[in-house]
Amino acid sequence: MTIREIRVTPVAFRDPPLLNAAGVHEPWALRTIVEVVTDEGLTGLGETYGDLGHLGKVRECAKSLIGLDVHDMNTMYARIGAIVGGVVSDLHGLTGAATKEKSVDRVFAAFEVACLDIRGKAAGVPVVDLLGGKARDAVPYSAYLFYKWAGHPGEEPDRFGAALDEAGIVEQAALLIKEYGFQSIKLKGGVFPPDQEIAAIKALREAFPGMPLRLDPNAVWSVETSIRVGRELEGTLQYLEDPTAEISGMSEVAAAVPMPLATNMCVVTPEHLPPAIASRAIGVLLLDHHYWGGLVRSSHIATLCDTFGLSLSMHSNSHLGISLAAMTHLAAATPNLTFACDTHTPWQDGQDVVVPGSLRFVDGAVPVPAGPGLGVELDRDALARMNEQYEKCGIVARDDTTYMQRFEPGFTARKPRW
Ligand code: GKR
Ligand code: MG
Repeated sequence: MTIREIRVTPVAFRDPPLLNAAGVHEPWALRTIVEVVTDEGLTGLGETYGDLGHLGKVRECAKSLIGLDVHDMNTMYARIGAIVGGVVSDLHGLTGAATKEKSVDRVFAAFEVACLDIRGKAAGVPVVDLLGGKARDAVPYSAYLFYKWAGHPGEEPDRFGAALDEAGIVEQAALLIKEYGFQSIKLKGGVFPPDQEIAAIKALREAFPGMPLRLDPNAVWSVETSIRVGRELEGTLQYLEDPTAEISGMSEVAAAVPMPLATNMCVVTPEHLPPAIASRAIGVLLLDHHYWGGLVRSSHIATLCDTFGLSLSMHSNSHLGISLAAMTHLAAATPNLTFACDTHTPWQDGQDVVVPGSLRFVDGAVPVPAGPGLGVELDRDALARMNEQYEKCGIVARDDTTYMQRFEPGFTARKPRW
């Protein structure tokens, strides 16, 4: 089964003004949709970042994969490694440092997922079966809360409204829980002074007793601030995610706070694991197949984590249904991924490139799609519409900081901020 054609389509979809340590989400989020077509006429789907530098590499690599067998992932990885050649960085810096290895893994992942989709379709089995089979039938996700403006400046408020204090955050949690049935909560922090975010977590605890809570300030706190916040939230958080920067900083904090620390920022490629494990910097790794080199490589990382006693959760960025399907298959096939995963799905508010129906939330969890491969089908009209939006929106790379500076000229994404 060889690759006959690869179609690479950038898309844009509306994104609300979600606040984070880097600034605020722009009105449009970008993704790239990859369709791999075989000589036998099977098509596999992949989804990855939409930033122009990355898109260029995906396009360049796509050409080099024509004629390759869909099982030959080692050759695929080598070819992509030879082409990517250097570091392709992103502008938001919320997923840790860019390295050459991570840049290769990010490009490879989209094609690997598409090939697994094809292999599943050819064998008549879901991708979860190619990854070792189901450890769970449905994958729990958490309610991913963001401080946010009511709407983008100059536009009408969106249906989620403003969330700029404890009351707004509790209201947002109630809405997402009502609509999706989530059973755990993550708050994106690093936006307001830490005491305000501590108050929001305490308000969530009061409003949702017994619900696991997490806080993620994307490494904008100093070691001292992180220790103070961690101690103040004793007994409240399931884990504290990336309070401070670097493995060394996380290790100091981890030794002094009562809860496990989690990361999607200081451990982002395999070579970060030995120093993080040796210095006991983290208790939880947030896997993300988009930058850990696809589903199979992520499974290998999961096994390593099990060996060294690290727990697993899953990271997300603004994404569409192909990614949600891939995340769900991976999480379902990973026995030690025991925490509810992150997803940005509610913020896409129904916009998607996949035909509705195969992905749904039941009590906050997504049942593993049953169809062969990823179990999702491309909605060609939606793809064309979102591609048109991409062409018109004028955004070519995610840049939360510059967008924020249009409204708050003094804003900087400095670290540590507190
Ligand atoms: O969407 O603003 C966002 C998030 O902050 C995202 O970019 C992060 O990478 O969700 C992510 C995280 O857990 O750090
Ligand atoms: Mg994070």
